[in-house]
Amino acid sequence: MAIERTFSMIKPDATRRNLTGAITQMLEDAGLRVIASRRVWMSRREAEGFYAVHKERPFFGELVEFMSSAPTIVQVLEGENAIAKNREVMGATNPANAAEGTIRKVHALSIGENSVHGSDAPETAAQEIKYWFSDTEIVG
Ligand code: DGT
Repeated sequence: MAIERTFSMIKPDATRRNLTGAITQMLEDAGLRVIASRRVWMSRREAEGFYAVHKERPFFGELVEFMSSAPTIVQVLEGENAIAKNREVMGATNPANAAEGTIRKVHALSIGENSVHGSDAPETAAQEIKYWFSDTEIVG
C-alpha cells in the first residue's frame, strides 16, 4: 500500500475540553504522522464552505454553528493507508455506535459534537487539504 495523505480536524467540543494532545496521540499511536497542523477559529463562512456537501441536510445550520463556536485544529496526516486508518481510529459518526478504543467512543459527546473529522476518500482528502493548507505548510 502506498503512503497516503488525509485531512483531519479536531473539533470544538474537543479543543474546549483540552483534548488536542490526547486525540493527536491516538492518531500517532495508529501510525499516522502529523505533517501539517494549525489552530483555527473558523468563521461561519469558512464552515459553510468546508461542509458545503451537507448544505441540504437538516442539521446543516447546527453543524455550521458548532464548527464556528470555538477553535479547531486542522491537520494533514500521512501514513500507509492513511485515509482508511484515520477513519478506523476515529470510529463511527455516532459515538453510540463507535467501536471500543476509537477516538469517538472515548471522547465524543454526541453525533454532532463528535470530536474529530476525517476525509473519506482520496478526492475529498485532496480537496480538504487544499481548503486549509498551502503546499509550503505541509512538511512531509
Ligand atoms: P465527518 O468525518 O465529520 O465528515 O463525519 P462522518 O463522515 O463520520 O459523518 P457524515 O458525513 O455523515 O456527517 C458529517 C458531520 O455532520 C458529522 O461528523 C457530524 C454532523 N452530523 C451528521 N449527522 C448529524 C445529525 O444527525 N445531527 C447533527 N447535529 N450533526 C450531524
